[in-house]
Amino acid sequence: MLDDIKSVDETLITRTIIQKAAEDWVKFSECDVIVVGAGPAGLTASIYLARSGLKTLVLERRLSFGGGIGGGGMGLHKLVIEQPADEILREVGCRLEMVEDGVYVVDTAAMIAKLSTGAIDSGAKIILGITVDDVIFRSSPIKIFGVVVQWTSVIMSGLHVDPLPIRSKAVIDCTGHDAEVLSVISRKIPELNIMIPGEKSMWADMAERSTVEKTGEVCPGLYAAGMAVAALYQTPRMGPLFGGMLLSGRKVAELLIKKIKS
Ligand code: 48F
Repeated sequence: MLDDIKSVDETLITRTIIQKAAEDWVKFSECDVIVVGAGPAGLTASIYLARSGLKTLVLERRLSFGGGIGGGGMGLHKLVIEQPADEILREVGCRLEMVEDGVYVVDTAAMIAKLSTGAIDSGAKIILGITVDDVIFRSSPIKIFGVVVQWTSVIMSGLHVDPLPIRSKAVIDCTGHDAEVLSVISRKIPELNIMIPGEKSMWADMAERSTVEKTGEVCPGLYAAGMAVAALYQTPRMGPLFGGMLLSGRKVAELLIKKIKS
C-alpha cells in the first residue's frame, strides 16, 4: 500500500503552487465583479453572478468562508431563515427544518459548506487571506474601477508593503457590520459625502426588509449588500435571522447582471 503512494518532488510542489496561483492572479487582475467578503451576502451574490456568466472574484480576509454564519446565535450552531430566502438555500442543497410556517432553522456548518460550494460550482473564484485595503477611482465623474489588495498576513505584520490593484466593472462591499470598503471611500474620497453611521439597535422584521430594500449602488461602480447596507443607512440589526443577508446578496447580483449584461 505504501508503495502506491506517488513520490512528489519538493520543487514540483513549489513550482505548481506559484505557477497556478500566478495564473489565477493574472486571469483575475481584470474581472466583471469583485465581491469583498465571503459571508452570507457575498457568497450568495457570487453564486448568481458567476452562474450568469460574469467573471466573479471573491476576496476574503480570513482563511475561511462564511463570515458571521459560523457564530450562529450566541455561538450556538443554528441560524433562523425566513421565507422566501429558504429557496436560495434549497437551490444549493442545504437542509432546512421548519419551525413554523415560513420559518426555518439551519445548521451553521451546512449553510457555510453549501453556500461556498454553490459559489465555487457556479464558477466564482474565491481567494482567501486577502484584504481589500482601498479602491481604484477616477474623478469627474467619480467612478470606482476596482480594488487595491494586500495579503492579510502582511497587514497583520505591520510591515510597509505596497498593495496591488485589481480592476473590475463593479465592486460589492459585503464586509458586514464594519462596511470596510465604504469606510475607506468615506475617508479617502470626501467629495462623495458618504458617512458610515453604523447600524441601529435590533428590530428583526424592519431590519430584514430595510436591508433588502436599500441594497444596491452606492456610487458609480460600488454596491453594498448584507450588513454593510445597515451600517451605511443606519437601519436596524436583525441578529441571527439570516434571510435578509441571502436576499440582499441575490438582489445585488440581479441588479449587476442586468446592468453589466444590458
Ligand atoms: O460579517 P459577514 O458575515 O457579513 P454579511 O454577509 O452578513 C452579516 C451576518 O453574518 C451577521 C448579521 C446578520 O444577522 O448580523 O453579522 O453582511 O461577512 C463579511 C466577511 O467579509 C470579510 C470578513 O472576514 C467576513 O468573512 N471582510 C471584512 N472586511 C474585509 C473582508 C476586507 N477589507 N477585505 C476582505 N474581506
